[in-house]
Amino acid sequence: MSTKKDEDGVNTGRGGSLRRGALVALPPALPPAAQAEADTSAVTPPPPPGLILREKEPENLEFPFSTLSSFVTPSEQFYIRNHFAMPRLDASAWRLSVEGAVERPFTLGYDELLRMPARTATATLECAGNSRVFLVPKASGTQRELGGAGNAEWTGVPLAALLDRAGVRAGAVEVIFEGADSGEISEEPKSPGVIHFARSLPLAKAWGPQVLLAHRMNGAALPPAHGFPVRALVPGWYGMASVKWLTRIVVTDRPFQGFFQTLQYSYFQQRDGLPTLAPITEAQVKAEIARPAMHEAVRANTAYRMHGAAWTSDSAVTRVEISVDGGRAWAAARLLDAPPAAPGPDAWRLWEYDWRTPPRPGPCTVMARATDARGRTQPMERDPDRLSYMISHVLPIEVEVI
Ligand SMILES: Nc1nc2c(c(=O)[nH]1)N[C@H]1C(S)=C(S)[C@@H](COP(=O)(O)O)O[C@H]1N2
Ligand SMILES: [Mo]
Repeated sequence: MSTKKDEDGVNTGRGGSLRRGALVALPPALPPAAQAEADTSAVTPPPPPGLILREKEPENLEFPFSTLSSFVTPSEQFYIRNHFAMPRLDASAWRLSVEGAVERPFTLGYDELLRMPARTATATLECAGNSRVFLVPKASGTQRELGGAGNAEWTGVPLAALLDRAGVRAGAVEVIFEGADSGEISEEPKSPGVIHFARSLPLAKAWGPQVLLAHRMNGAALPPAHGFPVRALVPGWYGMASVKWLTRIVVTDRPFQGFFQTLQYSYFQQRDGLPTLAPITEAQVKAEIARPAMHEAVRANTAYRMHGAAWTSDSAVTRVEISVDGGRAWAAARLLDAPPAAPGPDAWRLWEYDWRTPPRPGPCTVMARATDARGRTQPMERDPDRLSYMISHVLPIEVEVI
């Protein structure tokens, strides 16, 4: 692989996409030359290529997914999804209140939370509106491509420990997380004046050991943009459930009907032939292609390392398949092993596929499709009942063979 070709933006082989990013995940079968090259780059890692701005106020940014080069997304490259201006909280003044349908309501400070037994797990978060730019006709909302998803190592106190301490009353059904951020939604559907960002979980889910009050991300204190000092972390659910800047936990005896689970982040479920609005919960199985990127130029008749990531919820990705003919024929991609000592079941898998590019120049559409251990697979067509969320149908990536 020559430097010249790289400058042209053409990935001609295995080395090209691996040199970027601080945390380099090496696929198992690298030839010795490429190994040496990657090792050298690890000594002086290039700075991460940053984030793509999608909205200035409130600040919304996505990961440039074509730069995917590591199993763990560096914190400074993790997408940011904000509904209101970002609050800057002081950890020493921060209090978390646990209240509602509990026997012993209490409040807790940062130091006290840090002294409680913690768990660490690697988990993927995807925004329910990720990939919205692919929807035809266009849906309203932030137009993200593939980068509204990331995989990080989270450390925090299981929510169950706080629920135990508070003593959940008989008849309680849900736990509501409220963030410190607030504002007014002025477009239709409008919010009832100033509201906080808030979402709920059914108690059955809330008791699970995976649900954390996270205070660390990738081995450091939570960054301000990702919820400092403490956020909820609900692995396996779309990102909206993982409330940042957490200040209040309310146990309730009825399902929460807040703005962000009725007027936003909801979709139609068909029940007995009746479309019924339901809050968005579990992430859907999905594969994304990092390279080639949309409209990337690839050389005809060469070996190209196609690669990306795939994830699901409450299951494991068992298969990623590639189509290079618009969805007629499919061939298996290789799932890469996660780094040792890493992940929980809710982390994405990186995958790769050795593509022999078409012999002649012209347009070509490539697709990836993931399947999980529960037998769920990505549909080819968009389901309109999902409104502008849960964009998990097979996404066509158009490339130019030159
Ligand atoms: N307090 C608060 N929590 C929040 C949000 C928010 O705007 N405010 N956005 C949610 C949404 S929609 C997503 S996808 C995730 C994104 O988390 P991140 O910004 O750390 O990537 O946070 C969730 N938690
Ligand atoms: Mo989101």
